[in-house]
Amino acid sequence: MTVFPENFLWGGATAANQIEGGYQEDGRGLAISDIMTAGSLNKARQITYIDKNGLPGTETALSGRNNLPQGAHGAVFSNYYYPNQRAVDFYHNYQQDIKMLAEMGFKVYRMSISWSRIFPNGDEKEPNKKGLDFYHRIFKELRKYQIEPLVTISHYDDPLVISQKYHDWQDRNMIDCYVHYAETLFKEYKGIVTKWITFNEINAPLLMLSFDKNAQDTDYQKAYQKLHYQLVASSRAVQIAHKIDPNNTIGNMICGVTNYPATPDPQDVLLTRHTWEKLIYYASDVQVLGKYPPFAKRLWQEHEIQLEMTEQDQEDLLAGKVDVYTFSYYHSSLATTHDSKDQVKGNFAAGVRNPYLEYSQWGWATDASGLQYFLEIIYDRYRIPVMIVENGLGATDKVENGKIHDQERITYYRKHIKAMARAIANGVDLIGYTTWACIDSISAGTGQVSKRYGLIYVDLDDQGNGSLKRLPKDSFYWYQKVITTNGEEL
Ligand code: BGP
Repeated sequence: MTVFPENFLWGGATAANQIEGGYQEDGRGLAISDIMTAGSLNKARQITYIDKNGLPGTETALSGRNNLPQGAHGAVFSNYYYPNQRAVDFYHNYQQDIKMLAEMGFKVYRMSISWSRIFPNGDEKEPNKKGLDFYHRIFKELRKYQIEPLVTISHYDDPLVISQKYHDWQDRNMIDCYVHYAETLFKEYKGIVTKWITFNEINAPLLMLSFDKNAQDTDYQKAYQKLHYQLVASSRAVQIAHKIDPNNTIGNMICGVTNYPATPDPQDVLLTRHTWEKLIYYASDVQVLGKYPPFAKRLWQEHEIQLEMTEQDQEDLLAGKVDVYTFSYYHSSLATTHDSKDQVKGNFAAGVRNPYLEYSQWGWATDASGLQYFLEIIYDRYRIPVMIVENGLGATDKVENGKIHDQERITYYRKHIKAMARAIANGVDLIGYTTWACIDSISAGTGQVSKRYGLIYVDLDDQGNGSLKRLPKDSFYWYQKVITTNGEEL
């Protein structure tokens, strides 16, 4: 007997910048992701720019973070490959892609809207009609198969122009740009889209610093300020969405990393608790409970943070609480006060190797129990419906006679879905699950397509060569069965 509720939302997730391509089509403006070069596990992605003296330059890119030096402006150079510009060309292949999602029996498809497709610079008054129309076509296609869209308003692709002008959310004007953009979407797609997520992995600015040993107080100042402005922007969007259509449900989106103490040393146990506070609860509490938690003061003091925050901000945070707690989950991590040589990486995480876990080709710890732990602890704290909107395994795939036997991915999913079932049996109100990604796409971290997450294979390599032909992997058929049996057959 399945424990999954009858109307459980099975599906998959993508982000515009990682699949769409068509980066200059129909009036779209450049996004920060368009000036990011390709990287690999050991080679960081770069942002390319022209500096204040007119000279070309590059700077290490961290997904979602604009690292342009003062006075520089982002630029595209012909001697670099920018994988997000064409990505896997969903822009011209969406009909066949959505058809394949329907074949798997998707109930929901998590996608994002490219902000610079709607407002090319990010701060125009009037939206770009052709951009709005593109998403009308997507929603129409999804409706044809009764697949519900779950739309992320901002997923790591701020328009380049405002991102530079406002120094990556260091200016409160960014809030108004975002709110205007979000309101435009709520009005335009009223009755067509009712499920929304305000920002992808809003806690990312803090996560990124947590593994940067050279991070200075000034970096923390920027991260906390950016996060504050985004939290306010999110809360204002929630209020507007509720006003425009009471049927709208809005989720936050937290990068969910489960932290454990590396040793039984009480100092490690306390550090673990504080890691949860800083990386998970700090942003979650604001979005779900409407105000900063009591430990926020300690966190700000740690780095002498002076937050620019108004009374109106605080009222907005309280009035704009989310309806659903949504999060991504890939792996767990260990916290310790002790030195260790055995360091590993993860999704915005780095730390000590856990000897009880296996690690992926890209060094991420596979830990399905960590997902159960995260679900239970989050539901216990917030008691609102929970949804997993990203979970999957990045691994290379081999095409053999037109087939892709991605058993490792199936095993990964099986373990995680079983963990979900255990959490549901333990009382968690889990309403849905979207795998990352349903189709091979450009990795946010490395810019590679060879770090494949899809249930659908795309013929493309890390230099941009390939026919872009789509092929169902073994996991495609396996997931189809999972959905048909509502999680009974794993
Ligand atoms: C999340 C992002 C996604 C996705 C995923 C996998 O942090 O929300 O956009 O890319 O991680 O990470 P990566 O692509 O770096 O392997």
